[in-house]
Amino acid sequence: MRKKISLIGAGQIGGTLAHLIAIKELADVVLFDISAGIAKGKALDIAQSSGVEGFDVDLTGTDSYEDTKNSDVIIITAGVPRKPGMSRDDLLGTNLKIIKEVGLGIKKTSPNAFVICITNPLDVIVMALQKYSNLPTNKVVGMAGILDTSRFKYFLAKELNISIKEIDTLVLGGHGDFMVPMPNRTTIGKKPLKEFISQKKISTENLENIVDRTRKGGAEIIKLLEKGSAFYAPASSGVEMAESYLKNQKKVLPCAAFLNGEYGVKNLYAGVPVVIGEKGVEKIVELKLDNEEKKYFNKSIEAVNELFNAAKNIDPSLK
Ligand code: TXD
Repeated sequence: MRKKISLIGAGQIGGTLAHLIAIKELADVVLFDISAGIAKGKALDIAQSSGVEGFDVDLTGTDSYEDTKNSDVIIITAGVPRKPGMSRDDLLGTNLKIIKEVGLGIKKTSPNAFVICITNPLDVIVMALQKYSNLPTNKVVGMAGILDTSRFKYFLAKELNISIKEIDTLVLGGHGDFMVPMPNRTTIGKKPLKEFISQKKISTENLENIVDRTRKGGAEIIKLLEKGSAFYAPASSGVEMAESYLKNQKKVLPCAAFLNGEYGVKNLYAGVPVVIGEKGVEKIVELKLDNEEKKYFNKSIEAVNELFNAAKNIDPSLK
């Protein structure tokens, strides 16, 4: 029996998720959107590529939660993306209302699903989603750190002219301007990044520019596209999380996860490395942060907390 993934939101990221999941034959796909035509049209179009790609999965489109029931995985992109000049936080009001509707929808139809939230502002939206859906905190997780880490890896690989496969690193904290790329936890071809700096293969100034470009990675693409925001890399990142769950791969992945004391943070979602396996978020991986990393991480947590307070002012039921 094939697994079932429902994609709530069939827009730029939702359509790309469906395409990637189909080509990887990960699961049958239900594309859900309030614009039923978009969901149905994209499902049919991708299904018609199976004659070329050779995948055997079913794809359907709908605007009814009934059709998404008993999903193994739900990936949520429902919401509006940023326009040039907007911050991720500017989306809070609109997307909070949408995520309440989604949370109530999936609560009834897929109480046992592993839910991956992508909608921005990510850390607060995933927190609100968990409260609205009342699904267990280890089964509701946000996608951001994998994307931010992939951007950081890409910029480093280009700067050092080395295969991206040789770069191991991560980005910690909230998916915002205070996210924490971790140069001190970066190895390139098994050698610490520090060695490349001391050998002058990369200047500290260029490294700082790469950290800054990673933080602003989303805004850079929004400016170029003029309409919409990044969707290929976000979709690839969401699929990696779904795959680790469905295949019980137990990968260590940077995700927005519920912290209950880890990293000194309680009752808040933030980007940390977690083990994703068949039980969902199976473990929070606690790193020993140095003072600088701790300073930046705590600043990032403050920003998430502030935005969550704004969300609670909008909807007191989140208190
Ligand atoms: O790293 C990350 N987490 C971010 C997330 C990376 C990139 C983009 N990020 C955010 O994902 C972005 O800021 C948006 O909040 C979401 C979705 O971005 P996308 O580019 O896919 O937006 P689209 O193309 O506008 O698609 C959104 C779809 C669209 O088809 C709407 O009709 C639908 O959402 N929508 C709904 N579906 C279901 N239910 C409701 N209520 C609803 N409202 C809108």
